[in-house]
Amino acid sequence: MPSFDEIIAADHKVEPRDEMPEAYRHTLIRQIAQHAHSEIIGMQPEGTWITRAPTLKRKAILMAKVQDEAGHGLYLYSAVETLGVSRNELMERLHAGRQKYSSIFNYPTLTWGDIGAIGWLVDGAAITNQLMLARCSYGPYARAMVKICKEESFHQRQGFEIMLTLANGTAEQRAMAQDSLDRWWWPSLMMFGPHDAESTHSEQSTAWKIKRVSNDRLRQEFVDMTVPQAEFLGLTVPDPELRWNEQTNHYDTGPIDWDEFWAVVKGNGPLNRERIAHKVAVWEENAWVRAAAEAHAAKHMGARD
Ligand code: BYC
Repeated sequence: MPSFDEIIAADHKVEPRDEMPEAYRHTLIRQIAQHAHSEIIGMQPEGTWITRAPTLKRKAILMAKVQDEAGHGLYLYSAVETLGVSRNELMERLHAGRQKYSSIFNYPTLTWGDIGAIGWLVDGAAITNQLMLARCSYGPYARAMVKICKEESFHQRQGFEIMLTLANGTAEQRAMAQDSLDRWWWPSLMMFGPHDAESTHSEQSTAWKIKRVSNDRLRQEFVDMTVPQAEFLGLTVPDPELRWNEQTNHYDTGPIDWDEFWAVVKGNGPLNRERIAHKVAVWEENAWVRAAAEAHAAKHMGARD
């Protein structure tokens, strides 16, 4: 059996049966659990618009998207379980605030335009990060990312298509699209995490090939991809310092408000408390479903013996 270091050096995948350093296991549990929780908490801002979608077709599409997010959460919880932590334990850690989820899901969805902006920008940022994670060194995480990225591409397109419809609509609809871009642009850039110089985990995670591209490089990739899309929509990115730089062949951007980022990460964003309170309430209300599923599974196991 090759050692952990040999697997990493050969660019092969580490599988659950392989020996791995405790710190590698811990960092994967931290990151994959945070990712899974993001998918599940991320159902809340969009879920609230299912009953208010403007047409039956939009409602069906949004419902399918929110269900996809649930599925992503489930694959990712399964990937964490391969590292020896049960799903119930992960829920307890999330509910007690001992594990995080992405900062982006602490902002409110005030209008239908926000559903377009989430698909376009939030799923767009998520794919940029996840295409890299599909090449990460831990097999179950990398494989989950492949399927998730395919679904996120559809999500991103449906969000862009909502923005396109609004941008080509009435003056009021165009204003709604612009307002959503204004409110979601900076939080989307924050999804990529702190600047590389402030990123505590990047060096080690890069050495272990969990991360293959840095926070800042991925953020830049996202900006370079998204600014021309905003131009196509006829919308203005809310950054007065945004400029194409001929020397670097990238866009230069203004500064990110890191005080806002850390406030949200530390639990003081616009909706942190509401998101967790809702999650805990639903978990408690639905205890009977889990009990019934367990009783059903136990009965079937008994029947097979
Ligand atoms: N929010 O050392 P760093 C979706 C924390 S959902 C909150 O750079 P790392 C969707 C970080 O945890 C997709 N916390 O960390 C769903 C660390 O704190 P701890 C969500 C953040 O791990 C529904 C500290 O800051 N995607 O697509 O090397 C509807 C220092 O950071 C954030 C993922 O979860 C943040 N934004 O790199 C629609 C991607 N950023 O843990 C769409 C998976 C940083 O030491 N995660 N922190 O207390 C990753 O790729 C990496 O964890 C990150 C951060 C790039 C986010």
